Amino acid sequence: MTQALKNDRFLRALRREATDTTPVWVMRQAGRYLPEYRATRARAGSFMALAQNPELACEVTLQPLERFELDAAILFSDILTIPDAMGLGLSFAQGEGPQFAHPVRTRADIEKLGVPDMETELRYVMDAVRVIRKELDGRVPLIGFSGSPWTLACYMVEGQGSRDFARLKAMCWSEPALAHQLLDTLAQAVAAYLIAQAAAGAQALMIFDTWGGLLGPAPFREFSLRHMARVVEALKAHPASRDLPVTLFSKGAGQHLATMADTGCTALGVDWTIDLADARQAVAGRVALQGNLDPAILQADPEVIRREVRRVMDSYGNHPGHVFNLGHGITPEVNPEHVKVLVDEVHAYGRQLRG
Ligand code: 1CP
Repeated sequence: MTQALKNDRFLRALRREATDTTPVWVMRQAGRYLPEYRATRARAGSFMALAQNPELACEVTLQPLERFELDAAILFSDILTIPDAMGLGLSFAQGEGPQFAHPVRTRADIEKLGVPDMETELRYVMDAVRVIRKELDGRVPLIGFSGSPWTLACYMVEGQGSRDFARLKAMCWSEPALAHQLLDTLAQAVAAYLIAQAAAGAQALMIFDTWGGLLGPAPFREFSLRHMARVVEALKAHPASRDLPVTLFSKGAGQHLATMADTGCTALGVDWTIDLADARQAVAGRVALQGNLDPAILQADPEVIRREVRRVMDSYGNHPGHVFNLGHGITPEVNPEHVKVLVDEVHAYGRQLRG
């Protein structure tokens, strides 16, 4: 567990230390745009069977690292493992989004929920972390992750994906105390989940708040940020996770970056709707930033990809504390060769920027 890292650029950038070039990883880097991922998923039979098999989860985690010079690996799993372990019955129909057999709609549903046990009900996730750490052998750091309480609640109340997650929003306005009860339970579960991943060997932690941006400013602070802040506080208080960098990513929340930095997190993920120059000004050197190329650009020609990569990097400028990434997950239709163009350009231009 304590072996030295051969490439620590990602961890150094999160600590806002100098690096030889800009580190890069790609949200959803192990996924359907890779033919080898589709082959392993077919062998597993379903997405959940893949995620629940530590050897296969390890195999797909490492696949993008075989192709591209990525500076971090991310655990292959999903944010919806927590609600599944809470008994909601998760499934993924082929080519479709997630579905819960038992969505959470009433006070009785919410009162029944408990924090799952991390080394029994979610043991497969911790086993995957342990197997991946061993196989990585210090090549690059391993990122563990969770959904945010708000984003998990979106899926749990709706029962599936949605454009607006109107059911949870309705609960927030009509029964705010009940919504907070659900979010409180989830905050405890998310903290325990991330602490267990840290104890199993994750070297950095990330919280995906994909749907935080659906909320107006005051409800964002009340229903999304407040509960993420409690998770960060719990991570900072536990010996297993206290020294790990924590990245918060609320999609569509560019206007909240300064408030998000107040949580004491290490870094903020940023989507493409804000320039990194403005994001840097907002956080005033308090946290590192991760982002923020529009994933749609990966479908353009290589020269456009290179130009737009440089535009993102110029916007951040020659300062420590930038982790290059997309502003959201890579989509299945992307040509893997285009990811190589992106990764190689980040490293080449990062060296050039440092002069
Ligand atoms: O059929 C398949 O193979 C399923 C596609 C897939 C994949 C590759 C799903 C179902 N989950 C994943 C893996 C996954 N999910 C990772 C792996 C690590 C990586 O390579 O990055 C991570 C970090 C996630 C996180 C996740 N799942 C988020 C947060 C990040 C984001 O992209 O916004 C969300 C919202 C989910 C829910 C989910 N799981 C899967 C799908 C298709 C969805 C989205 C559903 C929707 O659109 O609402």
